[in-house]
Amino acid sequence: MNKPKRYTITSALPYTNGPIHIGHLAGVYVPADIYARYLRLTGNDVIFIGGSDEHGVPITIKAKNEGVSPQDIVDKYHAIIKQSFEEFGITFDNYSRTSAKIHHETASEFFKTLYDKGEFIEETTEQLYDEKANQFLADRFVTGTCPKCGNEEAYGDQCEKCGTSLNATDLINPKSALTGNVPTLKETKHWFLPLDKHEAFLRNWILEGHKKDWKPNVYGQVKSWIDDGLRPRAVTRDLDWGIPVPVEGGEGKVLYVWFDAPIGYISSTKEWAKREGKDWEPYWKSDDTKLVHFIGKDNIVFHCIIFPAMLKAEGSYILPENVPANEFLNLEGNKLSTSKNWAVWLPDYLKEFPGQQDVLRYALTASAPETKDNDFTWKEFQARNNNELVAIFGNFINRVVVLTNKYYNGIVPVPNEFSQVDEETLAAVKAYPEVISSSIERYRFREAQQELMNLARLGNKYLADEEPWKVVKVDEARTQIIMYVALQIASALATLSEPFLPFTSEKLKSILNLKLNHNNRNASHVELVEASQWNDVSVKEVLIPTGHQIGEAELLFSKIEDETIQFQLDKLEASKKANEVANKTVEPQKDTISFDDFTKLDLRVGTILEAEKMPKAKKLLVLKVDTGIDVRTIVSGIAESFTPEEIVGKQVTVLVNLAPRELRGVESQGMILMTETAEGKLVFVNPDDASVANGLQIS
Ligand code: B3M
Ligand code: ZN
Repeated sequence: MNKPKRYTITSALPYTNGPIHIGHLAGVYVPADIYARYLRLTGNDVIFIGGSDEHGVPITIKAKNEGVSPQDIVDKYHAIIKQSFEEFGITFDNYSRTSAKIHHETASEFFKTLYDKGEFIEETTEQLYDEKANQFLADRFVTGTCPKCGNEEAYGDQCEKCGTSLNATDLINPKSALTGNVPTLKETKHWFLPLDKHEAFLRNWILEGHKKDWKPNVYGQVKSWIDDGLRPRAVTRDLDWGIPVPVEGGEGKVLYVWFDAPIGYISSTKEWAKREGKDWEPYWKSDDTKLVHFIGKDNIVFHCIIFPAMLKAEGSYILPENVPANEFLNLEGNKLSTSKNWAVWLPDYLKEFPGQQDVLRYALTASAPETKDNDFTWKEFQARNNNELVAIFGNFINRVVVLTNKYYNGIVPVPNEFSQVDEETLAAVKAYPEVISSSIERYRFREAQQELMNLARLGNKYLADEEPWKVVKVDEARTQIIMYVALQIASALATLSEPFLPFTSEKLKSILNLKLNHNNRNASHVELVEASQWNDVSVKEVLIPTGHQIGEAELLFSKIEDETIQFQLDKLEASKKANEVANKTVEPQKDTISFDDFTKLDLRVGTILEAEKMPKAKKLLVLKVDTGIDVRTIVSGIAESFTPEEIVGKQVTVLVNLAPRELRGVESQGMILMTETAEGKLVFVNPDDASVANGLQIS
């Protein structure tokens, strides 16, 4: 594409059925924000569009579980999510919501246009039905085995494991998510988008047209779907939460959430244009607009096949130039999971790491799942902060500012004659805007951020090699040059860090008394100078002028201690245990026995008099138990749950007429009844009334 006249950037509309977590930021929103900020900094006309996805079955399931209305759910989580995006510096030009009137109008009109053009197949087919819940089962109302990859947790509309889009009737062994029942089949009319009719166009547009510039993980998925053969997809549902089907026969039906949600990008743009007094159409209909969708890999089929087919069928829209979908981020080796509370929720992060949004943005970008699933670990988060942000970026800036204030009261000194090293260093700085741009333009944000950190390394190395703290004792003029060069590098970092570390960039500009995008916090008495624009760093000889007064030093980053990380790991461990308890499957009942069988068991109350570890047997304790009949030896496999000291004196339930068994040379005469908790801890099954005497029979 020639140099676009404008950019429309969209990011996936998160379902408003819960807060957002680090996987959302890493997979979609931080990359999109880096790209939007960069395009703005390089002087482009950009709109960055987002919003909440408020329809769909996940929301109705959540509402049902909480005994509230779907509107209550979306109102709650739309506000929470919107706030999180603001707090993490995701710079949407508009963040809308699909329950908004403007979206209902836009999506209805879009459907009507396709309907009137005869782009749908209207068909009555048999769909899955839950007789007990008395409703049709679509999307997440039904789970079953994916016919493509065998995933047993596939949904009625999509298998999240292999990404395949499905019709509910494709599922093997379907099961109602509402009642667990096996669904029956019942006739119902729906409108289908004939994807097969668009196969030739999709082949040409993607498989030919974007072979080189779409990421391999995206291109590969799309190619396999097209090669597998595209089929008509129902774009309406028998549900009551969503956008009513706006045509004859649509009573009691709504638009399929994945039909309406991508249209949410358009309605959010219209909302923005109305507020800003702009024309929205060029951003969606002009060929000199570059449209880019930022999404996670589970949304590829909807953004690369279904939505483009809809846009093509409607006929007046442009198609996405790129869909740089990321893979999934895992957390400490496990898949992020809302339902299992296995996540780092953004509101929690901000409570525990106040003011450290950039640290998370940086760590997530550094380990972003750009081409394959990747893992977020708290240890790596700590290392990125301590070893890179603190030790390289922060350390360099701190030394520059402290020494400029110490030697020159914060005034940028006069450079007279540059050495060869100075010239080479300043030349190297000038190369960074292009180096970073080249990575960003190819959606390689990890690589781009590494290059930014290399610029900080260059500054650190320059100071370490030139040692102004020593030179200042013997050569005043040389010291001034060194600090002047270092201040140019610091100013370049203030500009080039903005897409990746927006909060740090603003703080650094303030420290250097460079003009912010809005008024500076603390420099009313000092004359501000313009911060360099992106390309200035390459072309301008002076980024921060001699004589300019910079501000006082303040730390950009602070070290994260081990105990802070341990607290996070303990939190996750607690989540894991809670999940185990919640998901502990109860053993099925054993075969029925007769009452006579039961009366053969002689169960007595006993008290443990002595306990000691069995030598060389880490699980066994040798106990002396007063059974009321006698004092006997019983060997018990409880050494990993109890110390001998803590069980002496404990009352327990004893099976006394169990045939004696020899264990490691010791004869055990009976069995103490125990049970095991979900965490795998053994506990005694014992009478809890201290007055119960040894020997009493338990029946
Ligand atoms: N809400 C699915 C998701 O959050 C869906 C994205 C819509 S983008 C138009 O993964
Ligand atoms: Zn699958």
